[in-house]
This record gives sequence, structure tokens and C-alpha cells, in this order.
Amino acid sequence: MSEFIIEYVKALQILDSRGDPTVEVSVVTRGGGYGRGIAPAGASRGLREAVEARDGGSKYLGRGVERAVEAVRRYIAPAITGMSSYRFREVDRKILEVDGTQNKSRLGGNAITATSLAVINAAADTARVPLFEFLGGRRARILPVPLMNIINGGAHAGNELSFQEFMIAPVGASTFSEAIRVAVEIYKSLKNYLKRAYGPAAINVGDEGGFAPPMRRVREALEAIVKATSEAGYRAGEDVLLAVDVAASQVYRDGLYFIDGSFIEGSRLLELYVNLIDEFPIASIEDPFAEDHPQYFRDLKLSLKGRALVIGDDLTVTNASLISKYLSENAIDGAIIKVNQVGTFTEAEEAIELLTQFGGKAIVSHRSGETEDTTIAHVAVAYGTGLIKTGAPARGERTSKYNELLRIEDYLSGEAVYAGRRALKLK
Ligand code: 2PG
Ligand code: MG
Repeated sequence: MSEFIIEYVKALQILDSRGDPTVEVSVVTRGGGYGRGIAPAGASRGLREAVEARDGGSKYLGRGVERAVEAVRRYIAPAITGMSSYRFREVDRKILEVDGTQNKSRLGGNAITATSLAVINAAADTARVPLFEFLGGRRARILPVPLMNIINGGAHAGNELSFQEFMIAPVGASTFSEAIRVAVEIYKSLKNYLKRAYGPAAINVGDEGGFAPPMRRVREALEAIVKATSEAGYRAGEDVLLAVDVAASQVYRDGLYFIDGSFIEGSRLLELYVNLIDEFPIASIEDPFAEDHPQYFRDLKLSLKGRALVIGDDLTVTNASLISKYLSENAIDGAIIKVNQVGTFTEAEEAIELLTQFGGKAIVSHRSGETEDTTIAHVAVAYGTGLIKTGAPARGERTSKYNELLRIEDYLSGEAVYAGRRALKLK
């Protein structure tokens, strides 16, 4: 097993999909295994997320990460060199020990995430197996339903849509590659529809590759997706389900929510959700309320009676104890999993395992600031989460994940199983 020993760790400042600097870490093992990890970055961030180290000052408008790169070089590399990448959980524990803070602010969550991802990738490469197989073993074969964000609003777009993400879930497909084809056909049909209905500027895209049309009301976006779905020859509610991420903390001010042009109470927002779910085949709703309003999550879950999943993101920040708290308080049906929200891969793995154990949904997710790193595609398959959220089927930093899943499906050949409809159903 000595081939797994970490011999070399190097960090570099590179760019993410928004043109912001981010941290890339490379790890080389004694056996010649190589792994790379790149930290993504969120725009709508939870209050309890791991803290990113940013340099401040004038370079890169303060967004530089040279301090985080230096933290890898000075503190992380010496601490983990000589450890076994095979025991990646111990490596993560060591990094957390060196950091010593709750919110990862000493080394920087970006330095920690990039290193943690690089270590698992180096271990898999040393073992000469794909990462999903290294983590999930030979039985890992479930390809996730992609929740594809095809209309962008909120903090991800320069329009007035108050919900951040309008997604399609091609659940009726029988394979992952068929799901991708269905999603692409609907994406293209939506493009035609938007151009016809709102003019050519409506097909400009937002941070996650979805269109950012000049719409004012969330209902319009849902209607456009339903129309595009039928124009593409598919049935909304059957072949394709809808999902939204409200990212409600972003529209929350002084106890009220700014939705569709006016400030409303949480109870009115709850009514809006119930009406939208009556009208549209919405299977999942993420961050419907602000992160300090868990009681509304509970009320919504009670009103919906399982008709749509209630998912935490800013509320739960991939933190196993918050997820466990809100699951047991019956405030959520599942949670978004983002490694950089919590810091290390091991902590994200704990969150996934906890959700699996208690029958909750784990949605492995990208960030709005992404890179070509494909680790999350492997994580979704390794743990058989059945769900992944990684943007529109467009723009390299989004397609890199879908393309990796197509490669994994091909690698598994006849053995791959598409998660399909049951991925979005409560047990
Ligand atoms: C979210 C994410 C990803 P961000 O809210 O779920 O879609 O956005 O990375 O900006 O937090
Ligand atoms: Mg979210």
C-alpha cells in the first residue's frame, strides 16, 4: 500500500467560470498516481458555509486566492506529505486539525476543498480505477437524474426573476444518455420559444448556462418550460418533472421576501408555492425560505404532504449535524451536497451517508462559479444518490460533469442503471 503515500502537493491560482481566481491543488503519490482538485465558488452562499480565503486589495478586485495557495504550500502540504491517500479520511482529519477553526477560516475553505478533492483523485489514480469505483466499489452503478437549470434568475442572472433556478428532470428516460438527449432537446426548444416570445436578447445565458430572459414573474418561467417541453415532443409531468431553487435567503429582507416585484410575508410565499405546485409538475423545491426560517420549511412540508420534495441548501450547508437536526424536525426531505460548503470531502461524505441512512435525498451539486473539475459526477455515482444538479447542458464547466457521467455510463456498459422517476419520490 506504500504506493498511496502522498509525495508531492502543489497549489496554483487559476480561474473559475466567472473569471474569478480559484485554488487548484495537484497531488502525486509514490506509485505515480496523480490527482487534481479545484475549488468552485458560490454566489448565493449560506451564512454557515466554510469561509473562502480571498486576498482583498486591488488585484483581481480583491478576489485573488494567493493567500489560500500559500496556505496549501506552508501548512497543508507539509502536514499531509507522507500520509496515505488511500486513507483519505485521515488526511482530511489532519487538514481540519491544522486549520483548527469551525468555519475553516484559518487555511481557507477553498484551500481545503481543492486539497481534499485532489487527494481522493490521486488515490483513485494510484489504484488505477475511476474515482466513482474507488469510492463506491464495484457495485456503484446508479447514474443520477440530472436536475438541469435551464432558466437562470436571482443572483445568477441580470434579469428580474426572483427564483434563482428553474430546472428540468428528465425522469422518464430509460438511460442517462437518453436523459441528456431529452434535456438538450428541451433546452433547444426553450431557446426557440424564448426568442419568439421575448426577442433575441432573451436567449442570453446566466451563470449556470440557463437562459436569462427578461421575465418578471416566476410563473412565466415555469410556463415557458412547460411549453418548450411539449414543443420538443415530451410531456411535462410524465417524461419530465420540474424543480426550482428559490435561494430564498437572497430575496429576504427584514422579515419579508421580495417575490415577483413585491415584498410578501413568508405565509404568502408558502401559499404561492402550494399554488405553483398545484399548477405545475414541480417535484422538488430547494431553499423555499431563508436559512433562519426553518419553521416555514416545516409548514411547507406539512402543506405539501409529499407532493414535492423540500430541500435544504443554504439551510443545511452540507453539514451533517444541521441536516440531521432538520431531518428530525421534519423541515426537509433532503439536502444539497456541495463539498466546498463544508470544506472537506469526508464531511460531505458524512452528510450523504446520514441522508441515505435516514431516507433523505442527497442532491450532489456544483456551484455557480465552477471549473472543469469533474469530481462531483463521480461522487453522485459512487454513493448512488440518484440526483445531481450541475447546470444547463451548455458551457464547458457544466457539460464537463455531464460528459463525465456519459463516460461513466459507457465504462459501466450494460451494468449502468438510470435512477429515473423514483429518485424524486419519497420512500
Ligand atoms: C445553489 C448554487 C448552485 P451558488 O444555490 O444551489 O446552483 O448556487 O453556487 O451560487 O450558491
Ligand atoms: Mg441552492
